[in-house]
Amino acid sequence: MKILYSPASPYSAKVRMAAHYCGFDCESVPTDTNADPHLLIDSNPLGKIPTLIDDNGRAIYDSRAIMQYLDRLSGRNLFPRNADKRTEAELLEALCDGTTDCLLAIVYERRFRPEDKVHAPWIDRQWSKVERSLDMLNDNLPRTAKKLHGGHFALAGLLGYLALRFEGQWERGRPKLKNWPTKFAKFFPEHDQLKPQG
Ligand SMILES: N[C@@H](CCC(=O)N[C@@H](CS)C(=O)NCC(=O)O)C(=O)O
Repeated sequence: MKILYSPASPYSAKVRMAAHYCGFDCESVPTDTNADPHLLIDSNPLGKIPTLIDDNGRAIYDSRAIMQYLDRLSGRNLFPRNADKRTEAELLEALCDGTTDCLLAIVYERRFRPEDKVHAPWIDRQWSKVERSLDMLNDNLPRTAKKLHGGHFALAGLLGYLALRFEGQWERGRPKLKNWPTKFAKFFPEHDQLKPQG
């Protein structure tokens, strides 16, 4: 299996961590989405990472479809079997990914628009979603122990991206959330190596 990824990508970090946790030996292929490389575009018309290419050459995207694929392939090792707990894990993943979407919208607004066209109210609107979501996460952190699930990896992707691109802008008043990666790394030592990095 191959995973097309980039080191800074939070969704890529999530699926690479999850694949490792499930015991899959995936080849990670560094991919520059801005260059529209053939392998990416021919596999995923959206031109987004992560994109997983399985051993039969089938492309799987986006990151949530990849997580469900890994769960099935691993014999249901990535999400709880209990229906209620599974819903809880999937909701945590949805909240973390949704928050990451807002952060990415902010980064792209600043990166891809000419400076005089950057629309501050749009950035503020995205940031207010981020703030609400981080408060909710700080007050409702998942139980974190040896048995992990997809929600934990989504949270690790989100917090890694915040540390990378928004350092000093979100931590105040959220000590539990800020300290969570250290706790998580005790149960998942590969965190430091696989988290989003610049
Ligand atoms: N919903 C998608 C989002 C993926 C995504 O937006 N990835 C970014 C990198 S972190 C990307 O590929 N951006 C390039 C682009 O949108 O053209 C997922 O969960 O996989």
